[in-house]
Amino acid sequence: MTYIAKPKLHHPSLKPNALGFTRRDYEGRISTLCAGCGHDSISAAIVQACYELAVEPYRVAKMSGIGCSSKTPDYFLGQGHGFNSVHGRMPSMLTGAYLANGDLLYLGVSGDGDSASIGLGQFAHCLRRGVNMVYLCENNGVYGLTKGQFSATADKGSQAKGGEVNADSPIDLVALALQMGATYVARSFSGDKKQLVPLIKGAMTHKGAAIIDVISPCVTFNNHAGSTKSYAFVRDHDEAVNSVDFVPKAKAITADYAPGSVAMVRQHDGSVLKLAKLRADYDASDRIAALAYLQARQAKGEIVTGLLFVEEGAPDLHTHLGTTATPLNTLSEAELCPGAAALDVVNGEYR
Ligand SMILES: Cc1ncc(C[n+]2csc(CCOP(=O)(O)OP(=O)(O)O)c2C)c(N)n1
Ligand code: SF4
Ligand SMILES: [Mg+2]
Repeated sequence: MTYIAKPKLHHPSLKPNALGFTRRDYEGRISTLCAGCGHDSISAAIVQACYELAVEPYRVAKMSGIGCSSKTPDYFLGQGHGFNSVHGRMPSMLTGAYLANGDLLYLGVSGDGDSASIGLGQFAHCLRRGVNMVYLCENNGVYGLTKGQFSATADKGSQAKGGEVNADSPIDLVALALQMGATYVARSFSGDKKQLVPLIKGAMTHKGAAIIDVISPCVTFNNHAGSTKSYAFVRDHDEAVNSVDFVPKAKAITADYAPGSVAMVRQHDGSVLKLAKLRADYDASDRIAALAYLQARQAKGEIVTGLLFVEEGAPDLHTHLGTTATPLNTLSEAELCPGAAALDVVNGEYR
Protein backbone atom coordinates (compact mmCIF):
# COMPACT_ATOMS: atom_id res chain seq x y z
CA MET A 1 0.00 0.00 0.00
CA THR A 2 1.44 3.34 -0.98
CA TYR A 3 0.51 4.94 2.36
CA ILE A 4 2.66 2.39 4.21
CA ALA A 5 6.24 3.62 4.13
CA LYS A 6 8.88 1.02 3.35
CA PRO A 7 11.29 0.61 6.28
CA LYS A 8 14.41 2.66 5.60
CA LEU A 9 16.76 0.18 7.30
CA HIS A 10 19.00 -1.75 4.91
CA HIS A 11 20.18 -5.24 5.65
CA PRO A 12 23.91 -4.79 6.47
CA SER A 13 24.93 -7.46 3.96
CA LEU A 14 23.27 -5.76 0.95
CA LYS A 15 26.03 -5.37 -1.61
CA PRO A 16 26.70 -1.87 -2.90
CA ASN A 17 27.30 -1.38 -6.64
CA ALA A 18 30.13 0.63 -8.23
CA LEU A 19 28.52 3.91 -7.09
CA GLY A 20 27.91 2.68 -3.54
CA PHE A 21 24.15 2.25 -4.00
CA THR A 22 22.41 -0.93 -2.84
CA ARG A 23 19.46 -2.53 -4.59
CA ARG A 24 17.16 -0.79 -2.08
CA ASP A 25 18.24 2.62 -3.45
CA TYR A 26 16.55 1.70 -6.74
CA GLU A 27 13.22 0.67 -5.22
CA GLY A 28 10.09 2.79 -4.97
CA ARG A 29 6.96 2.64 -2.87
CA ILE A 30 5.03 -0.52 -1.98
CA SER A 31 3.01 -1.74 -4.97
CA THR A 32 -0.79 -1.58 -4.91
CA LEU A 33 -1.18 -3.95 -7.88
CA CYS A 34 -2.88 -7.35 -7.59
CA ALA A 35 -0.63 -10.04 -6.08
CA GLY A 36 0.99 -11.96 -8.97
CA CYS A 37 0.55 -9.18 -11.57
CA GLY A 38 3.27 -9.43 -14.23
CA HIS A 39 3.84 -5.68 -13.99
CA ASP A 40 5.41 -6.08 -10.52
CA SER A 41 7.98 -8.53 -11.93
CA ILE A 42 8.88 -5.94 -14.59
CA SER A 43 9.41 -3.30 -11.86
CA ALA A 44 11.72 -5.77 -10.08
CA ALA A 45 13.64 -6.32 -13.35
CA ILE A 46 14.05 -2.53 -13.81
CA VAL A 47 15.38 -2.22 -10.24
CA GLN A 48 17.83 -5.06 -10.88
CA ALA A 49 18.98 -3.63 -14.23
CA CYS A 50 19.57 -0.11 -12.84
CA TYR A 51 21.39 -1.49 -9.80
CA GLU A 52 23.66 -3.67 -11.95
CA LEU A 53 24.29 -0.83 -14.43
CA ALA A 54 25.13 1.47 -11.49
CA VAL A 55 22.92 4.23 -12.86
CA GLU A 56 22.52 7.28 -10.61
CA PRO A 57 18.85 6.87 -9.58
CA TYR A 58 18.26 10.65 -9.83
CA ARG A 59 19.43 10.67 -13.46
CA VAL A 60 16.44 8.62 -14.58
CA ALA A 61 13.23 10.31 -15.77
CA LYS A 62 10.24 7.96 -15.57
CA MET A 63 7.31 8.93 -17.76
CA SER A 64 4.02 7.09 -18.07
CA GLY A 65 0.41 7.34 -19.25
CA ILE A 66 -2.63 5.83 -17.50
CA GLY A 67 -3.24 2.19 -16.56
CA CYS A 68 -2.05 -0.36 -13.99
CA SER A 69 1.20 -0.46 -16.01
CA SER A 70 1.50 3.32 -15.95
CA LYS A 71 1.20 3.30 -12.15
CA THR A 72 4.36 1.21 -11.81
CA PRO A 73 6.95 4.04 -11.97
CA ASP A 74 5.84 4.76 -8.40
CA TYR A 75 7.16 1.33 -7.41
CA PHE A 76 10.76 1.70 -8.62
CA LEU A 77 13.47 4.36 -8.63
CA GLY A 78 11.89 6.46 -5.91
CA GLN A 79 14.80 8.92 -6.20
CA GLY A 80 14.23 9.42 -9.93
CA HIS A 81 12.17 12.09 -11.68
CA GLY A 82 8.65 11.06 -12.59
CA PHE A 83 5.69 12.34 -14.58
CA ASN A 84 2.41 10.47 -14.86
CA SER A 85 0.75 12.02 -17.92
CA VAL A 86 -2.60 11.55 -19.69
CA HIS A 87 -3.75 8.24 -21.25
CA GLY A 88 -1.65 7.55 -24.36
CA ARG A 89 0.36 10.77 -24.11
CA MET A 90 3.55 9.51 -22.48
CA PRO A 91 5.61 9.76 -25.73
CA SER A 92 4.93 13.46 -26.32
CA MET A 93 5.66 14.33 -22.68
CA LEU A 94 8.87 12.33 -22.86
CA THR A 95 9.88 13.88 -26.20
CA GLY A 96 9.45 17.40 -24.81
CA ALA A 97 11.42 16.59 -21.66
CA TYR A 98 14.17 14.98 -23.74
CA LEU A 99 14.46 18.05 -25.96
CA ALA A 100 14.74 20.28 -22.88
CA ASN A 101 17.28 18.03 -21.13
CA GLY A 102 19.15 15.40 -23.12
CA ASP A 103 21.27 14.53 -20.10
CA LEU A 104 18.76 12.27 -18.31
CA LEU A 105 17.99 8.62 -18.99
CA TYR A 106 14.41 8.46 -20.24
CA LEU A 107 12.28 5.48 -19.32
CA GLY A 108 8.75 5.54 -20.75
CA VAL A 109 6.41 2.97 -19.22
CA SER A 110 3.15 2.21 -20.95
CA GLY A 111 0.48 -0.46 -21.35
CA ASP A 112 -0.95 -2.14 -24.43
CA GLY A 113 -4.11 -0.02 -24.14
CA ASP A 114 -2.05 3.12 -23.57
CA SER A 115 0.26 2.30 -26.53
CA ALA A 116 -1.84 0.43 -29.09
CA SER A 117 -5.23 2.15 -28.74
CA ILE A 118 -5.44 5.78 -27.65
CA GLY A 119 -1.66 6.31 -27.89
CA LEU A 120 -0.94 4.49 -31.16
CA GLY A 121 -0.08 7.67 -33.06
CA GLN A 122 2.26 8.85 -30.32
CA PHE A 123 3.87 5.39 -30.13
CA ALA A 124 4.66 5.43 -33.85
CA HIS A 125 5.97 8.99 -34.00
CA CYS A 126 8.36 8.83 -31.04
CA LEU A 127 9.98 5.75 -32.57
CA ARG A 128 10.30 7.16 -36.08
CA ARG A 129 11.81 10.36 -34.65
CA GLY A 130 14.53 8.46 -32.82
CA VAL A 131 13.83 9.86 -29.36
CA ASN A 132 16.64 8.61 -27.11
CA MET A 133 14.63 6.54 -24.63
CA VAL A 134 13.58 3.13 -23.41
CA TYR A 135 9.92 2.54 -24.29
CA LEU A 136 8.69 -0.31 -22.14
CA CYS A 137 5.22 -1.64 -22.91
CA GLU A 138 3.74 -3.91 -20.22
CA ASN A 139 1.50 -5.92 -22.51
CA ASN A 140 -1.32 -7.99 -20.99
CA GLY A 141 -3.81 -7.87 -23.87
CA VAL A 142 -6.44 -6.11 -21.75
CA TYR A 143 -7.30 -2.80 -20.16
CA GLY A 144 -6.47 -4.03 -16.66
CA LEU A 145 -7.27 -0.81 -14.81
CA THR A 146 -10.77 -0.54 -16.30
CA LYS A 147 -11.66 -4.18 -15.60
CA GLY A 148 -10.38 -6.32 -18.42
CA GLN A 149 -11.79 -5.23 -21.79
CA PHE A 150 -9.81 -6.59 -24.81
CA SER A 151 -7.05 -4.25 -25.90
CA ALA A 152 -5.77 -3.85 -29.46
CA THR A 153 -2.95 -6.35 -28.83
CA ALA A 154 -5.35 -9.19 -27.92
CA ASP A 155 -5.01 -12.02 -30.41
CA LYS A 156 -7.88 -12.81 -32.78
CA GLY A 157 -9.77 -15.76 -31.32
CA SER A 158 -8.49 -15.28 -27.77
CA GLN A 159 -11.13 -15.53 -25.09
CA ALA A 160 -12.06 -13.05 -22.36
CA LYS A 161 -12.61 -14.25 -18.80
CA GLY A 162 -16.39 -14.14 -19.37
CA GLY A 163 -16.12 -16.27 -22.55
CA GLU A 164 -16.36 -13.52 -25.21
CA VAL A 165 -14.13 -14.22 -28.25
CA ASN A 166 -12.03 -11.43 -29.74
CA ALA A 167 -12.88 -10.98 -33.44
CA ASP A 168 -10.38 -8.20 -34.27
CA SER A 169 -6.86 -8.59 -35.66
CA PRO A 170 -4.12 -7.74 -33.15
CA ILE A 171 -1.64 -4.89 -33.42
CA ASP A 172 1.89 -6.22 -33.01
CA LEU A 173 3.89 -3.44 -31.35
CA VAL A 174 7.20 -5.10 -32.20
CA ALA A 175 6.38 -5.38 -35.92
CA LEU A 176 5.20 -1.77 -35.92
CA ALA A 177 8.34 -0.61 -34.11
CA LEU A 178 10.49 -2.34 -36.75
CA GLN A 179 8.57 -0.57 -39.50
CA MET A 180 8.77 2.79 -37.72
CA GLY A 181 12.56 2.71 -37.58
CA ALA A 182 13.21 1.93 -33.89
CA THR A 183 16.88 1.01 -33.48
CA TYR A 184 16.59 -1.44 -30.56
CA VAL A 185 13.59 -3.77 -30.67
CA ALA A 186 13.00 -6.56 -28.17
CA ARG A 187 10.25 -8.71 -26.78
CA SER A 188 10.29 -10.50 -23.47
CA PHE A 189 8.11 -12.04 -20.78
CA SER A 190 7.65 -10.74 -17.23
CA GLY A 191 8.19 -14.28 -15.97
CA ASP A 192 11.65 -14.51 -17.55
CA LYS A 193 13.87 -12.20 -15.50
CA LYS A 194 17.01 -13.86 -16.85
CA GLN A 195 16.13 -12.63 -20.34
CA LEU A 196 14.45 -9.36 -19.34
CA VAL A 197 17.19 -7.83 -17.13
CA PRO A 198 19.96 -7.86 -19.80
CA LEU A 199 17.45 -6.62 -22.40
CA ILE A 200 16.64 -3.61 -20.18
CA LYS A 201 20.36 -2.98 -19.58
CA GLY A 202 21.02 -3.09 -23.32
CA ALA A 203 18.12 -0.72 -24.00
CA MET A 204 19.28 1.76 -21.33
CA THR A 205 22.75 1.99 -22.85
CA HIS A 206 21.45 2.15 -26.42
CA LYS A 207 21.47 5.58 -28.07
CA GLY A 208 18.19 6.05 -29.92
CA ALA A 209 14.65 4.72 -29.73
CA ALA A 210 14.64 1.41 -27.83
CA ILE A 211 11.44 -0.53 -27.33
CA ILE A 212 10.80 -3.62 -25.22
CA ASP A 213 7.37 -5.21 -25.51
CA VAL A 214 7.00 -7.30 -22.34
CA ILE A 215 4.18 -9.82 -22.19
CA SER A 216 2.92 -9.31 -18.66
CA PRO A 217 -0.04 -11.45 -17.58
CA CYS A 218 -2.98 -9.78 -15.82
CA VAL A 219 -3.82 -12.35 -13.16
CA THR A 220 -7.19 -10.81 -12.44
CA PHE A 221 -8.66 -10.46 -15.94
CA ASN A 222 -6.52 -12.36 -18.45
CA ASN A 223 -4.84 -15.43 -17.01
CA HIS A 224 -7.40 -18.14 -17.85
CA ALA A 225 -7.52 -20.96 -20.42
CA GLY A 226 -8.32 -19.40 -23.83
CA SER A 227 -6.14 -16.32 -23.18
CA THR A 228 -2.94 -15.98 -25.24
CA LYS A 229 -1.37 -13.64 -22.63
CA SER A 230 -1.59 -15.99 -19.63
CA TYR A 231 1.45 -17.32 -17.76
CA ALA A 232 0.75 -20.86 -18.99
CA PHE A 233 0.25 -19.90 -22.67
CA VAL A 234 3.35 -17.71 -22.89
CA ARG A 235 5.54 -20.34 -21.19
CA ASP A 236 4.33 -22.96 -23.69
CA HIS A 237 4.74 -20.81 -26.83
CA ASP A 238 7.84 -18.71 -26.05
CA GLU A 239 10.52 -19.01 -28.80
CA ALA A 240 13.69 -17.12 -27.84
CA VAL A 241 15.81 -16.14 -30.86
CA ASN A 242 18.95 -15.34 -28.86
CA SER A 243 20.29 -15.21 -25.34
CA VAL A 244 21.54 -11.76 -24.36
CA ASP A 245 24.47 -11.12 -22.09
CA PHE A 246 25.36 -7.56 -21.12
CA VAL A 247 29.02 -6.71 -20.51
CA PRO A 248 29.61 -3.32 -18.82
CA LYS A 249 32.33 -1.13 -20.34
CA ALA A 250 34.57 -1.43 -17.27
CA LYS A 251 34.84 -5.21 -17.59
CA ALA A 252 37.23 -7.10 -19.83
CA ILE A 253 35.30 -8.58 -22.74
CA THR A 254 35.61 -12.30 -23.02
CA ALA A 255 33.96 -14.40 -25.67
CA ASP A 256 33.14 -17.70 -24.07
CA TYR A 257 30.89 -18.95 -26.85
CA ALA A 258 31.93 -21.05 -29.81
CA PRO A 259 33.13 -18.85 -32.73
CA GLY A 260 30.35 -18.02 -35.13
CA SER A 261 27.56 -18.51 -32.62
CA VAL A 262 27.89 -15.17 -30.84
CA ALA A 263 27.52 -11.61 -32.10
CA MET A 264 29.12 -8.75 -30.16
CA VAL A 265 27.24 -5.45 -30.40
CA ARG A 266 29.18 -2.49 -29.00
CA GLN A 267 26.88 0.15 -27.48
CA HIS A 268 27.63 3.87 -27.73
CA ASP A 269 28.91 4.02 -24.14
CA GLY A 270 31.45 1.23 -24.75
CA SER A 271 29.48 -1.59 -23.12
CA VAL A 272 28.88 -4.71 -25.19
CA LEU A 273 25.90 -6.91 -25.87
CA LYS A 274 26.80 -10.52 -26.47
CA LEU A 275 24.08 -12.16 -28.54
CA ALA A 276 24.33 -15.91 -28.44
CA LYS A 277 22.21 -17.31 -31.23
CA LEU A 278 19.64 -19.87 -30.20
CA ARG A 279 18.05 -19.95 -33.67
CA ALA A 280 20.57 -20.53 -36.43
CA ASP A 281 18.33 -18.73 -38.93
CA TYR A 282 18.09 -15.47 -36.94
CA ASP A 283 20.05 -12.27 -37.68
CA ALA A 284 19.38 -9.35 -35.28
CA SER A 285 21.10 -6.82 -37.55
CA ASP A 286 18.69 -7.21 -40.49
CA ARG A 287 15.49 -5.18 -40.01
CA ILE A 288 13.62 -6.65 -42.99
CA ALA A 289 14.58 -10.23 -42.15
CA ALA A 290 13.58 -9.64 -38.51
CA LEU A 291 10.12 -8.55 -39.59
CA ALA A 292 9.69 -11.49 -41.95
CA TYR A 293 10.92 -13.94 -39.28
CA LEU A 294 8.60 -12.49 -36.65
CA GLN A 295 5.55 -12.77 -38.88
CA ALA A 296 6.39 -16.28 -40.10
CA ARG A 297 6.77 -17.54 -36.52
CA GLN A 298 3.64 -15.77 -35.36
CA ALA A 299 1.66 -17.49 -38.10
CA LYS A 300 2.77 -20.74 -36.44
CA GLY A 301 1.48 -19.58 -33.04
CA GLU A 302 4.92 -18.87 -31.54
CA ILE A 303 5.73 -15.82 -29.42
CA VAL A 304 9.18 -14.70 -30.53
CA THR A 305 11.26 -13.21 -27.69
CA GLY A 306 14.80 -11.86 -27.35
CA LEU A 307 16.63 -8.97 -28.99
CA LEU A 308 14.98 -8.93 -32.41
CA PHE A 309 16.79 -5.99 -33.97
CA VAL A 310 19.60 -3.63 -33.02
CA GLU A 311 21.36 -0.91 -34.98
CA GLU A 312 24.11 1.12 -33.35
CA GLY A 313 25.23 4.58 -34.41
CA ALA A 314 21.93 5.85 -35.87
CA PRO A 315 21.35 9.58 -35.28
CA ASP A 316 18.84 10.45 -32.57
CA LEU A 317 16.28 13.29 -32.42
CA HIS A 318 18.70 15.98 -31.19
CA THR A 319 21.00 15.16 -34.13
CA HIS A 320 18.08 15.26 -36.62
CA LEU A 321 16.93 18.65 -35.36
CA GLY A 322 20.38 20.14 -34.79
CA THR A 323 19.31 21.00 -31.22
CA THR A 324 21.51 20.95 -28.16
CA ALA A 325 21.53 17.98 -25.84
CA THR A 326 22.91 20.28 -23.12
CA PRO A 327 20.17 20.78 -20.51
CA LEU A 328 18.45 24.09 -21.31
CA ASN A 329 18.43 25.01 -17.62
CA THR A 330 22.24 25.09 -17.65
CA LEU A 331 22.51 27.52 -20.59
CA SER A 332 22.98 31.24 -20.05
CA GLU A 333 20.42 33.86 -21.11
CA ALA A 334 22.75 34.98 -23.90
CA GLU A 335 22.84 31.40 -25.27
CA LEU A 336 19.09 30.91 -24.95
CA CYS A 337 18.07 34.29 -26.38
CA PRO A 338 19.76 35.03 -29.73
CA GLY A 339 18.64 38.69 -29.71
CA ALA A 340 16.40 40.92 -31.85
CA ALA A 341 18.58 40.80 -34.98
CA ALA A 342 18.54 36.99 -35.13
CA LEU A 343 14.78 36.97 -34.48
CA ASP A 344 14.25 39.40 -37.40
CA VAL A 345 16.07 36.97 -39.70
CA VAL A 346 13.88 34.07 -38.54
CA ASN A 347 10.69 36.12 -38.94
CA GLY A 348 11.88 37.30 -42.32
CA GLU A 349 11.94 33.71 -43.56
CA TYR A 350 8.17 33.49 -43.06
CA ARG A 351 7.27 36.73 -44.87
C1 LIG B 1 -8.66 9.82 -22.23
C2 LIG B 1 -8.96 8.59 -21.43
N1 LIG B 1 -9.74 7.62 -21.96
C3 LIG B 1 -10.01 6.50 -21.26
C4 LIG B 1 -9.54 6.37 -19.98
C5 LIG B 1 -9.89 5.13 -19.18
N2 LIG B 1 -8.78 4.20 -19.05
C6 LIG B 1 -7.94 4.25 -18.00
S1 LIG B 1 -6.74 3.11 -18.05
C7 LIG B 1 -7.33 2.51 -19.53
C8 LIG B 1 -6.70 1.35 -20.23
C9 LIG B 1 -5.48 0.84 -19.56
O1 LIG B 1 -5.02 -0.28 -20.27
P1 LIG B 1 -3.47 -0.53 -20.46
O2 LIG B 1 -2.79 0.65 -20.99
O3 LIG B 1 -3.34 -1.79 -21.24
O4 LIG B 1 -2.93 -0.72 -18.97
P2 LIG B 1 -3.12 -1.93 -17.94
O5 LIG B 1 -4.08 -1.41 -16.92
O6 LIG B 1 -3.66 -3.11 -18.67
O7 LIG B 1 -1.75 -2.15 -17.41
C10 LIG B 1 -8.45 3.22 -19.97
C11 LIG B 1 -9.21 2.94 -21.19
C12 LIG B 1 -8.73 7.40 -19.46
N3 LIG B 1 -8.19 7.33 -18.23
N4 LIG B 1 -8.47 8.50 -20.18
S1 SF4 C 1 -5.97 -5.67 -12.80
FE1 SF4 C 1 -4.52 -6.93 -13.93
S2 SF4 C 1 -2.99 -5.47 -14.72
FE2 SF4 C 1 -4.11 -4.44 -13.08
S3 SF4 C 1 -2.90 -4.80 -11.21
FE3 SF4 C 1 -4.47 -6.42 -11.31
S4 SF4 C 1 -3.43 -8.12 -12.35
FE4 SF4 C 1 -2.22 -6.27 -12.76
MG1 LIG D 1 -3.05 -3.69 -20.61
